[in-house]
Amino acid sequence: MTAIESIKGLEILDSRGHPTIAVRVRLNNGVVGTAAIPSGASTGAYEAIERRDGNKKRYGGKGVLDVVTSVNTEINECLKGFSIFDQTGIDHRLIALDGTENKSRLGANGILGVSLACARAAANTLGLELYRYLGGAGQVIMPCPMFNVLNGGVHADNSIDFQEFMIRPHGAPSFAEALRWGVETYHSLRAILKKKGLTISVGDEGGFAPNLRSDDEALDLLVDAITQAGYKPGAEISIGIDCAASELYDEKEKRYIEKKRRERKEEFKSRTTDEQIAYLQHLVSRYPIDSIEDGLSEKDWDGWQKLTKALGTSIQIVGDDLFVTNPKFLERGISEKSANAILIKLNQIGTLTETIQTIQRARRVGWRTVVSHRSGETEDTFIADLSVGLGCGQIKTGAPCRSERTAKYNRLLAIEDMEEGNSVFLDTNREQLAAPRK
Ligand code: 2PG
Ligand code: MG
Repeated sequence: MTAIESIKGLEILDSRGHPTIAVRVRLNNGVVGTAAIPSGASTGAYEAIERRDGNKKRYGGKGVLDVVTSVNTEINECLKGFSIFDQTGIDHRLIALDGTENKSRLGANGILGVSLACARAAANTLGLELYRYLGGAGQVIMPCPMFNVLNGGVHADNSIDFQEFMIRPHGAPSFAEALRWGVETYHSLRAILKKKGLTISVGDEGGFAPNLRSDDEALDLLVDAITQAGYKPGAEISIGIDCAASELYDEKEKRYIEKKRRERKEEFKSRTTDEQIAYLQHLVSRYPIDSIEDGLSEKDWDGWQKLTKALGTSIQIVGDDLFVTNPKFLERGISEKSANAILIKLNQIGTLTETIQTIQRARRVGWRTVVSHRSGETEDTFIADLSVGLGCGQIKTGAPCRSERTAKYNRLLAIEDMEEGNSVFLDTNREQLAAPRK
């Protein structure tokens, strides 16, 4: 039997210069599998717990040496001799060993590192590309990339509250072409910003972070950039936004606050749930926006139902903080018709098995699935293979800039090339949205 021989963790750095964990799994056949784990900034309240040392003398408390120790001792002993082809068994053992609801004892970062390194070791043993190991022999579906080209919120030091303004080249004939369209638009945006005397320095995910005054200004810039790159806004390249509205919500007052403006002592607005929905409708009516992620807070479940009723027949309503890739929250969302799409982040839930369970459940009810990076990333490209292997149809992994982001896009280019014309590029906008609530 091909079994696990040893598991070893290592403290490495993520793209923000914070420590994170890498894991190496060695098998009894000498084959090795590795994985490195990302880290979010606008984390959902119910995400699995990322464990850190808290020792202020090292990396300001952000070290992960305790997690490394857990991997090297407890987890290593627990999985030694276990079959590498039983991914579900491996993950269930990890969940049971941790023993908590949110993986806080061993840390979701350590658990996920082991889970993903095992999948890689299994694929390597079989001599299969990771996406083939994850997805089997079916047709390869290349995802539509969503490039986060303008950054705000907690990812940038400017006055914009919405965290991400993305471009979606859904009309392209292949992934490689979609990438090119996205890159050309990114550079056309850069030229426009430069001409206007605005900064072209980039935020955590490689998008520009100029000091703009309003969401409208950001959206106008995107439409101009798409047009000047020679593409048709809406028909060929549409716009997606991640409002990351949990960050803006005042739970006591039940209002959405323009926090950045308030912090900067500028005039700011605060909106009720209904007003926030009306505002999003207004933006959708004015701009070619066809995807809104976290338009409302994770604490505003009733609001999500209204938002999906208002906009869910025509555009994609994506839950990130609301579902945290957790089958339990997804189930609630399905029964309450809270959204029609879900963001998929491996480290929100902490094992590959649970992530696949969430993706498959969402797809069975006709929801769209968007695989996502985190704002703190590594050079690991696991999510590129996951998006293809599971046929998710969409991926967001930042701007086409900064190597930890382009690594994922480059891996997708390589996958499309390896498939030599056997792959299809999914035009997500031609896929039917899940039926709205009656
Ligand atoms: C998000 C993510 C990724 P973070 O909100 O969707 O873009 O940000 O990793 O900071 O949670
Ligand atoms: Mg988000």
